[in-house]
Amino acid sequence: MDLSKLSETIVKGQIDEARELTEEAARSGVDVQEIMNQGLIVGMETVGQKWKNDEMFMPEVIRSAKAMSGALDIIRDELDKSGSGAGTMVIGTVAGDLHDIGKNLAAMMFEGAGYKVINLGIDQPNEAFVNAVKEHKPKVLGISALLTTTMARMGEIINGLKEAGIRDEVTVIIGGAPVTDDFAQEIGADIYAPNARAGVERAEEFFKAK
Ligand code: B12
Repeated sequence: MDLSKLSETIVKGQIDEARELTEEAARSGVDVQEIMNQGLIVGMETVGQKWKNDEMFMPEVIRSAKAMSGALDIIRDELDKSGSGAGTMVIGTVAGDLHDIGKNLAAMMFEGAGYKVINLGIDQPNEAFVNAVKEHKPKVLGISALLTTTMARMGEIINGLKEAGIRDEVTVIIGGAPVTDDFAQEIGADIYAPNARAGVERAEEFFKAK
């Protein structure tokens, strides 16, 4: 099956068509990892590029993200089963911050890379991150912040992990528009990622080097 058509529905933000093509691909036996990587992620990467080049605007990006997550819902169970057993990731957006498009993209990329992803959602208090690490014992904790006024929560969460004595049990990766490599080092995060794909790549590099 030609998965470029599926990518196109994501780029165009065609929510129903994206679900239908995903269903069709899964029914006709296309591997869910392939649907994810060759169809959905390729589509969303195009959206990212177009957004960067001012060829797409925010309402369109939001529609594309909705098309992607609707399609992903259809293959999520299979994706979990077929997961390469990469491990668990907990991810969320910090307290006071309602931005979730980038965080959800990062979640999808990690899901595509075989992680079981527990998405806490937006506006999550520091304790929610710490408690989720205690409860789910993830390999990776992803934290997202899009506001200069909320990015300080990231360091507080890391301190919370230290206080709970579980800092060394999880790899912390941070992302979001105002976040930088320097900031990541300053607060003691393990990895900074400028975008969702780099997040997966840098996590893989980090674990290889460990
Ligand atoms: C869409 C948007 C909104 C939407 C959010 C909708 C939603 N569901 O997310 C709405 C309208 C709600 C909103 C509200 C506000 N927003 Co706003 N928003 C944006 C906008 C235009 C786009 C953000 C976005 O989705 N980008 C697309 C995604 C794909 O990119 P991304 O989020 O950066 O994520 C990528 C990477 O950063 C990375 N990433 C992100 N998180 C993570 C996490 C991990 C673990 C990893 C690995 C990677 C990763 O991967 C992603 C994909 O590659 C930005 C402008 C901009 N250029 O960023 C402003 C922006 C972030 N908003 C801003 C502001 C000020 C606000 C408001 C305060 C506005 C207001 N006065 O009400 C409120 C605050 C609400 C709140 N409490 O959070 C400012 C922040 C300024 C600052 N420096 O603090 C920005 C920069 C706009 C500006 N230039 O002024 N906003």
